[in-house]
Amino acid sequence: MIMMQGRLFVALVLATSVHSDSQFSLPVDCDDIHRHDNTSSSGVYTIYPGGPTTPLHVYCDMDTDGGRWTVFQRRMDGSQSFFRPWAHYKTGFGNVAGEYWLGLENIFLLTVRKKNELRLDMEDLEGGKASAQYSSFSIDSEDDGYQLHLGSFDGGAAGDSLTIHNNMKFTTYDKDQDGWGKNCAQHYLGGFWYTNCHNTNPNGMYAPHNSIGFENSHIIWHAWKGWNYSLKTIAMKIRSVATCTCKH
Ligand SMILES: [Ca+2]
Repeated sequence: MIMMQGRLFVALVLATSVHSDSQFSLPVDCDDIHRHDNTSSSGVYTIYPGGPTTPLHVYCDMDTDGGRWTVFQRRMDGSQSFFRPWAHYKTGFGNVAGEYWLGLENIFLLTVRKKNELRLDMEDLEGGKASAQYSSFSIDSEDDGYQLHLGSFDGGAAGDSLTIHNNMKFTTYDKDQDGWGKNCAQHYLGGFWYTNCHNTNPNGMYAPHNSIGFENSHIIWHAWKGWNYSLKTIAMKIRSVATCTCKH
């Protein structure tokens, strides 16, 4: 019954969104916020991907490559633990002004409503920066394990470390949906769309000074820095892709 109500609600939201192009409609994502005010700066905003009764705080990146990015994952100082159970990864955790995970349910709602591209921005300890871009990004519902659907690698100096994770379901230490005999989340101290197990571990242990002794459990982006480098920062962000078929 709860699920039926949920689906009905989503249907109603989708139905109303057809008529939501006025300046009075509630923003679904950071793209909407930018569209309503293109002078908006990067920072914390309220969006409504789940409808008008479920406001959600999020960090919007309005600077990088034209802005309009809805950030759903961010590591920057180790202030939050990302070694969390399924329930936390489902609903989200952390501080949107700092380190956080927006929540799989929210990411699902965002990506089911619009077509999105994905960007990852990362920094090393020496001040170097790199990014990786993907043409599309969406995830399935919880019933389907929040399975990842990733488009093609579109470039970026960081290289591609995410494609091997495509089509994987999400795994936490208490919910094993990976492609390994053991549990990747338990072994590599994060939660992710692990395969067997990863080329990147953005939700792994924050250890930029390589202070830990657990192999490959830190924040890795293999294509840029290899296995033995723990990044200083990483953020995952999505941006809706124009799907307008309007004729001029
Ligand atoms: Ca497993």
